[in-house]
Amino acid sequence: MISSLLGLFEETHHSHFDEHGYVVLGRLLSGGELSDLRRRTDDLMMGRVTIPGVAFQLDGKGDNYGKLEKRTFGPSEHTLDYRRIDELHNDPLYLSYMQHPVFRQLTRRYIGEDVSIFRSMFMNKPASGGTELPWHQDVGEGWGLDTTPATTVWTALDDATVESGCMQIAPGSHKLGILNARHFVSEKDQAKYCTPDKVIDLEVEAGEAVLIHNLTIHRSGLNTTDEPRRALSVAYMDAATRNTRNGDPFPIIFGKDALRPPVE
Ligand SMILES: O=C(O)CCC(=O)C(=O)O
Repeated sequence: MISSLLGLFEETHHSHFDEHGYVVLGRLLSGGELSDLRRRTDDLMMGRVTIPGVAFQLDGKGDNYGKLEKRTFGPSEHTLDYRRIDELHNDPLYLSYMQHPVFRQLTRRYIGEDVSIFRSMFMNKPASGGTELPWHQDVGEGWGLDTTPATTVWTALDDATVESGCMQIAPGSHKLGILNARHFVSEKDQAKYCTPDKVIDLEVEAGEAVLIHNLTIHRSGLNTTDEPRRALSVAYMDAATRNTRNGDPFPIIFGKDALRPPVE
């Protein structure tokens, strides 16, 4: 690892996160690690690498959030035009990043010793594509969880710019509490909380990670560039969290019984 990589979750990160509902942590991935994750993701989409349990969703392209493509275990076709890949904790390369020491530090601060994850998700805006993601909060009830996690880490695998469909967020909106347990912010609340003077473009460089409070209102648009805008998003939560549909726990990432990459 090169020395400019972030090694510590600092008090300044905490105070920014607390006040604004997000903080750009800084660069966590070296150039080599970034290339490895990008290559792995391309290999998964193109069927060159197969990892059991990983779920794929093709990009629908455009303003069609209501009509998302169905998910399949394994790629339904060999293309880079996927919108999402889920359950990436099954991949040793991604798992190792999800267990980065900085995430251990920040989850110790906000959660405790035993930590699970919801949505180990690759989120893609394919070149000249993408699907519009409406303003929303990431609420546990809507996800079928018995608590609402507070800490999601979003890591850019490419530069995320306005042109490539970076996230937009409403800083401080985590203090509003849950606006709608089903995630999406009503038009009335958008008129109150998502006006241009209240939102920012979260432009970040490839390899940088952002800690986002789950209740911070966010959205993202389309990618108008000819390069993909790829990212990894993982919600960290108390390992005691259960699935409200079947009572099941979630994959443990830190603490007792945490997942370990297989020994080669
Ligand atoms: O990557 C994006 O465009 C949005 C991701 C998102 O909504 C999330 O990570 O919660």
